[in-house]
Amino acid sequence: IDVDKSVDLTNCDREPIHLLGHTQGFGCFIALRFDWIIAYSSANTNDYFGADSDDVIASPLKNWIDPQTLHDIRSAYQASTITGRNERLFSRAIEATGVPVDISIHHNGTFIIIEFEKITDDRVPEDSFVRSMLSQFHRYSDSQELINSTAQYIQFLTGYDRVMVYQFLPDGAGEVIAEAKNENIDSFFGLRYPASDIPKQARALYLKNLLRVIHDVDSEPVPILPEAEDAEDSIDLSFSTLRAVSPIHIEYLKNMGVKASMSVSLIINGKLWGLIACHHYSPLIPSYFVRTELELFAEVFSLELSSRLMREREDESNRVRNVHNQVMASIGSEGSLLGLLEKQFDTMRALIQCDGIGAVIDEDYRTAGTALSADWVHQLTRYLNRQASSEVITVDSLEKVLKNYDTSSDKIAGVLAIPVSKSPRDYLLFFRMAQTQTVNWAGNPEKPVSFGPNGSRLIPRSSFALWQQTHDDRCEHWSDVDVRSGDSLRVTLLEVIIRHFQERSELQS
Ligand code: BLA
Repeated sequence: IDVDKSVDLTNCDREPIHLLGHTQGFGCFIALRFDWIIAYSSANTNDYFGADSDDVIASPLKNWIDPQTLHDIRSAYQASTITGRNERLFSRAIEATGVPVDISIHHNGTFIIIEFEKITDDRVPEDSFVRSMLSQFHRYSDSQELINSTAQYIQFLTGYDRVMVYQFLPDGAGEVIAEAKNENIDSFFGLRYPASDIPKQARALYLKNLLRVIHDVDSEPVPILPEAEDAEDSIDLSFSTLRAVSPIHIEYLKNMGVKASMSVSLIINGKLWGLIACHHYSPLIPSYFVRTELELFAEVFSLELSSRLMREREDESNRVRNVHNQVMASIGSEGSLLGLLEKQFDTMRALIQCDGIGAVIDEDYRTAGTALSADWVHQLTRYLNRQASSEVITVDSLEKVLKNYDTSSDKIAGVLAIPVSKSPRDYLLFFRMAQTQTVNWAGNPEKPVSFGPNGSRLIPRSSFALWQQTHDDRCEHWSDVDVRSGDSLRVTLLEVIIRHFQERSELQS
């Protein structure tokens, strides 16, 4: 694969996606100064106000809006300065034209932002569905079932062709952990995507603004007038519901064949845990009311998910304790320590996700599963001994620590090592193969890399090629949970060893 090495994926992180100076065409945008005089408007005001931007700009809002709605807008604005969020008014009308609209109001730090979305004729009065979704929660036995059912329910409700729950991993990559979709499209379930597919500033934004929709990737963005000379001077659209989308991301969706998308943030403990990500293969936009409901639902869903995940983590530590007990119970004085560990290989492998396990005691080495060869283990122990640590040691890429090591021929990419004695150092070793061997990465490595209209930037789908080049010598990152499990196993094993030697010396005396 021919990848231009000069292309730097961190470019993406620098695109100011909140300063694009454009909105999507499914609504009308105005920005007001504190005196409630309109300072900016999207170029499509005629469809809403029956007047062009030239006439709307510099006029007071009260010229266009009836007193009651104006009053409600002012109250909503006051509320939004307290909540820091968009306040919403549903099923209103613009007096000047009679156009029926839903209205979103917030303050962006400089301006009062008011956004109008037309209500289409075929809109039926929508009932709140959050309550009925919440009432089902108790039926789900574990977090995975909760996630699956939620994807299904949201697909049923919104009609998107595909609804996914996308979970972020510690290194910023993400995986589709649940999917509800129409039968006639391929599944993305279980696929993993590189961190660069959703750049940093987008994630930061999604932490503040919980839902975004892309109505139609083929529709022209509407300029906000008067246009700023520099992007930096553009109006801050961070909380705008109509914000135009990064052209890079539009290209990404086009490459996927997707016409419309929506994503809702799932936030746990203040961190972006994942997204509910939806695709449609023709233009689609749920009403502002439905989106408002979905936002609320996602917040409650995140709380429920968080408490279930916490409970499941507790179950996990019980499991660790069981392994501890099992290992302890098995110790006898018979046989060598190595033989004793070997008997527990399967039990211990269940603790930490790995492709193989090994133990090296007094330079004797035994393994199960896919493991490092004895020659390399010899070199590895020399490296580990130099770490002067009595704690768990992790290596994500052996190529970085072993001279002349080649992951592609030696298979194993990384190791989690548990020192089980002081000197000479003995170790229990958990092995992982390269991510490129084990992970179901999305993107087609056979597809030639080409450059899209956005200059020398990578077209999004081919970021996979770059990822593969940088990840074929690296295993899945050893997480904090892995290290903690390893550490409690280390404590267990130290006890085992002490007991083992005690019983032996008792036998001998
Ligand atoms: C945004 N990228 C996004 C979003 C998603 C993804 C969900 C949020 C916006 C939305 O709702 O559509 C990525 N979408 C995915 C993934 C899946 C999916 C992984 O359905 C998996 C099934 N993207 C790139 C590269 C760049 C990039 C290389 O691949 C940068 C050069 C940019 N992605 C990018 C940008 C945004 C984005 C800038 C923000 C779009 C915006 O909110 O304006």
